Amino acid sequence: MSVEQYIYENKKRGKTLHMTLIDPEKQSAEDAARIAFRCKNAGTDAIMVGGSTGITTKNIDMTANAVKKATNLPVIYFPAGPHALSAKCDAMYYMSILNSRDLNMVIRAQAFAAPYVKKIGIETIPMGYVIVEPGMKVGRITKADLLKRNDISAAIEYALGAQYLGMRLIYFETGSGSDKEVPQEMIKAVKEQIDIPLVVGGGIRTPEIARAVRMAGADVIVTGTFIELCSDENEIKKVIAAAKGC
Ligand code: 1GP
Repeated sequence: MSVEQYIYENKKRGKTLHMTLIDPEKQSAEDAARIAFRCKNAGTDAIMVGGSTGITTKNIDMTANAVKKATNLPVIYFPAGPHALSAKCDAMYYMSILNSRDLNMVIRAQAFAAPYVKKIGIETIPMGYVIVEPGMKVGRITKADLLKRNDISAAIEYALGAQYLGMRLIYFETGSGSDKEVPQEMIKAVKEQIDIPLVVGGGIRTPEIARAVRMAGADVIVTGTFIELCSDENEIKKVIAAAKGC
């Protein structure tokens, strides 16, 4: 089963997935494997590998290899750009930053990378990516026109637009390390309009927030910072269980 099919199968069964984001720049591959193993025991469903800066093919490859050795979870590359592409992950999000003012982020980098991606033969999952206020580092690096937290109609337009363009996932993100998650009203409104899976990330650090994001309608919930900061497996279990509703 492809990673995309795995996400769709779970959505069909009404299950919310939890994904753990690991930034290869922030620790050694061995430590990344330890984090992934801990999160697997706590119930995470997949590992996303990526970050906004400091990403190289070497650190992605090493982290992906170590994580795969330590867990049997799907490993998905969350790409930083065409300068760092990895054949070691099970799939990569082929993503366009829909609210970037920079054409490189919308389509040019994706076009530039395409022949190499074809050569390495990795599964690609077309994904629209929308950065919501406060946006954090990723909002600045990608030159995003940040989506205002109360702009529900623009959120729906981006999500439906992505679906009609054939994208298989839509990701709403407030930026890694944000102190605010995507507003629940926005998640709810988007979810009511689209058929493709809705991925939500940024600022999800407590069971209460994870539960609220799931109840609002996220199909996939991503946590990064919380996993980096917390080494208590029981605490991690609580957040993941709340994200998954189990
Ligand atoms: C970033 O959505 C992810 O792309 C995770 O955000 O680090 O805030 O959990 P956090």
